[in-house]
Amino acid sequence: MQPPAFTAAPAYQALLSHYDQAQHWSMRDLFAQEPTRFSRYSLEAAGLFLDYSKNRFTQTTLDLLLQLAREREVEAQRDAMFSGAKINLTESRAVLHTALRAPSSMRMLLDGEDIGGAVHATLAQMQAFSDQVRSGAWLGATGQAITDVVNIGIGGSDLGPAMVCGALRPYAHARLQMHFVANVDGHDLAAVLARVKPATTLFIIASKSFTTPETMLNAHAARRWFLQTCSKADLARHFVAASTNATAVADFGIDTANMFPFWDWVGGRYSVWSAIGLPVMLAIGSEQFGYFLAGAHAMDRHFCSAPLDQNMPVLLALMGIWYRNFFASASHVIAPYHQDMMRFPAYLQQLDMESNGKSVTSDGRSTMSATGPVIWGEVGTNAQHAYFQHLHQGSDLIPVDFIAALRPSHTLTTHQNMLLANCFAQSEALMHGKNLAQASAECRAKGMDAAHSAALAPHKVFAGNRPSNTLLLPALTPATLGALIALYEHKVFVQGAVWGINSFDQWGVELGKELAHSILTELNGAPRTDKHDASTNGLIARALAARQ
Ligand code: G6Q
Repeated sequence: MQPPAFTAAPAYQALLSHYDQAQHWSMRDLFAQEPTRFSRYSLEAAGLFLDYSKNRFTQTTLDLLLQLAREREVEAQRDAMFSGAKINLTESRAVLHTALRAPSSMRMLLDGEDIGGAVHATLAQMQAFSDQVRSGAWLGATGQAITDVVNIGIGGSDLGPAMVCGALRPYAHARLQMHFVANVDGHDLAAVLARVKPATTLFIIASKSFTTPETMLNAHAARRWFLQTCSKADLARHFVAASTNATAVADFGIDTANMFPFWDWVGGRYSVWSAIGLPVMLAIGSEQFGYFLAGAHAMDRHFCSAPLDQNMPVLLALMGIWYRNFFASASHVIAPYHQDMMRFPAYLQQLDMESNGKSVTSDGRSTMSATGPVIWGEVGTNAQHAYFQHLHQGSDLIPVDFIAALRPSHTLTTHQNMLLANCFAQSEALMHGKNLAQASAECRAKGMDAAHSAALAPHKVFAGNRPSNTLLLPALTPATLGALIALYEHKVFVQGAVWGINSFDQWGVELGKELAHSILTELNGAPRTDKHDASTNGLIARALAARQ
């Protein structure tokens, strides 16, 4: 049975009145009053360290947020997910991506059957294949080893492997170049095909459904391109698939022996741990892929066993709810201070926004409250020279997650020190700010006269009191990256559980797809229907006219 609405929870009501005072607190004062704040509000889990002390809360706030989590039955909802209950109600599906990273010794039940056997059989199939490709034993049509891997997939079948391959670049096989084609914009595929050769390229068609129009269009185009110089018999050495749809894979012309299966209980945006992770295994090898899974599993164990007040995903989620539902913060920044994590904000954007960008509860009522924030970001320090102005002096309160690795994979020590100094300085600056007296004193110290100082100083004021979390990884490795992704998966889960929404469907992507289908028939020459609104009709007319 669903618990009552989020806003009806006694803890929500208590937090509302608590917020009346809390909104006026200054973090500077909180730190001054509580010298142990850093040690008290930081923790380690699965190899990650989280400092959440630079947030606008006291122990009372935290206690109320934890009470909210209990009233919203987060633990019971978590246990239901791990036990294989069909918590994705609108699609009648279990949500068991956590089973993909469980050790083979652990039984994972779905409808009373252990799914561990199928999971580990697929991992073994992936390992056998990737070992051959990496060693050069897997030969292309002309007897040459594979040099380029092109993953054709979109959304969850692209973002995960693309992000992880980028993040684990130092672990990558030297001969194998990884390419990711997602967009239906032909520029994406054309640019990659211009860089690769049919005889040495392996295409992975990655699609859970094997019906996604963008992926199918790109896959068929890649197949035609390949057949310009190679024969149909050669396809088996160059095209493999990751999918749940064996019939469609066979219809496409891929030998199902070259298909790496997964299952409907793996959501697209949670699928990097499955056969969709094949590009990752090809890049870093099965042993490192095993560490990637193990890192995520370590976070799963932490999430399942740590008390709520020492539970990293729960604490991150509750801090987010504090800002989203009480301070009305509409967005949240992800700032990884690591160049190889360039795609991490985009990955989390899908994970969070497709999961929790919803306005109805699991039982179809209005949520009556704000839900998932807008997630955005860019790597530091680049971001500091772009949008950080807004974070420091803009009119919105935007919490930031800083993410940094303490040990780099390079030997440029000066760079690393400068990187970390900037990362730590940004959270300090966001919290401390600079008041008018300080800004004026600085102006005067630089020799400005009183009038000049009075005119300039207001522009140099930083309100401060802007919250952030800092996540530190000992180094960016397969294991720590696995733990980090799992951390955010569970954070998103906890927030969805508190809000009472189904974080595992994505009906919001359907309407645009349906309309695109009907507009495409008109762009392809079907009689114009003019059934659209005037704007859409006008745009279609202009596109058609431009062709003549
Ligand atoms: C993710 C979404 C979505 C999905 C893509 C690709 O959770 O469901 O991003 O991954 O639409 O779908 P296919 O893998 O079926 O092609």
